[in-house]
Amino acid sequence: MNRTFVAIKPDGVKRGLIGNIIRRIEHKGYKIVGLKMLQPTLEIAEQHYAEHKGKPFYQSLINYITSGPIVAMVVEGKNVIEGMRHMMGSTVPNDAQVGTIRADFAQTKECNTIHGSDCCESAEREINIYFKPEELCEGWKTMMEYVWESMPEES
Ligand code: D4T
Repeated sequence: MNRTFVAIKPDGVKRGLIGNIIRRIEHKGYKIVGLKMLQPTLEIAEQHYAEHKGKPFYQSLINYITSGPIVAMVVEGKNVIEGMRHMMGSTVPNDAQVGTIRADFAQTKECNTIHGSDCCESAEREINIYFKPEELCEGWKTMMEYVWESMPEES
């Protein structure tokens, strides 16, 4: 199983989309092993978006992500990094496939409702920004994992 970092961004929290987004993640069969609501500090926001420092949208991105609470999650599942990115849709909501979270809920790339790590290295880095190891509840099995166990390995 892989894991990824997912965050419901301030616009998603303010618009009451927490339950809808978590429902989609759970219905996909992914396992949420870390979950918290927090108000990102400037320090956390700068760490999270360090790769974008210096870009024209950086300051508005920092202002936005610190503008209200977010819901931070660690999500586990088979190829979950790619799977979550697929469920989220493209960065620009009007380019996102209909049915994805960004296509369904967002209008602008600045306030695009959800974040998900883009690779394994980003996932580990971002998980460590938002969670201490002891805050993750690992080692329990979802119904979906029992189903996976009973199926032959994919090639
Ligand atoms: P995140 O990182 O939030 O999941 O988004 P993406 O992985 O889909 O997109 P990204 O890293 O390229 O951008 C990070 C964040 O910055 C906002 N953004 C991006 C923006 O406000 N203006 C821009 O021109 C771009 C490219 C949106 C997401």
